[in-house]
Amino acid sequence: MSLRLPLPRGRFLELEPFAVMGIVNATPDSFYAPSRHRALEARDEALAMEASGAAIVDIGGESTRPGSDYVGLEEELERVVPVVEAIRKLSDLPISVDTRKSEVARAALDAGADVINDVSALMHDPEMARLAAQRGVPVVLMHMLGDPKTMQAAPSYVDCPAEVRAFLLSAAGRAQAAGIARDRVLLDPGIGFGKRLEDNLALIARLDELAALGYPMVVGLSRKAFVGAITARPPEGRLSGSIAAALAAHARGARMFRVHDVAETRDALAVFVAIANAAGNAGDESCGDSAPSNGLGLR
Ligand code: HH2
Repeated sequence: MSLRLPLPRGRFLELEPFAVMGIVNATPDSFYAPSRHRALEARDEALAMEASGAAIVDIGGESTRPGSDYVGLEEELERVVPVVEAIRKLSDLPISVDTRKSEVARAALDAGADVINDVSALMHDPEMARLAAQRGVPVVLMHMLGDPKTMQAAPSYVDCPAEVRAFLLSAAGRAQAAGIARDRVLLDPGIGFGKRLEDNLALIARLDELAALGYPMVVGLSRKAFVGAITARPPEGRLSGSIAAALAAHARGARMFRVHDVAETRDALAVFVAIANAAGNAGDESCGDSAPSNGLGLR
């Protein structure tokens, strides 16, 4: 199966069997310290991620961890745009810009970015939807309860997955009403954004209900607090738990994985998909060296 996300300049991003999105934070305060970079270091990290198998990198200049402070426009522009420019000088790697501000998204697109990742699902800045529509770029629409400063104060839901599903469905509708093509809309449940442990677990467990909406599903699970809550480990010790969550999410329909650890996540997903394909093909493939393709060009 092929699921191709159209990108600017006639390029595509293949989402089957999965796409790994490498996290590059041009910030001084992101929750996972090794993901914090200054401009040229951020460029080198992005290129290293490309070499490790990232299908796309996500450049962000504002931490949205719980309790984080709002970053002003000038500061965010200064953090993000030089990184996009520097990557684009050396590589055609797809680039997404993680921002809630249309001015930052516009400048990043002008510098060669391809996708807008808006954790406010186009609600923070009314210009964002117009910009995405005008430029014809894909948008990631994420669910968040409240804003980063206060979202973990006392989140509560009656049925978190159902409420997130309804929110994302209406966000996708608003995007299309603003002129963004349906095949350029991706949805993300916003793991950790105004959610308790049980909400995050229910969202992953019931991701198939969100995938059933028919839009490609993005998930950001990497090293987040819910992994720490289960394993009692700080962000530095959450790789194994993050990979376990990624595999569970893939099994339920997620196809883009926003991660700090590109090679490790890619390898785990590749093996997981190969086994899933072998199970799917059991009975119509003989044993021996005729292993089914896993969609990665590997046998
Ligand atoms: N999570 C973070 C930031 N952006 N975007 C999407 N679409 N989905 C996510 O889950 C998501 C996101 C938070 O992670 P990180 O960038 O590593 O941390 P920080 O916000 O502290 O920079």
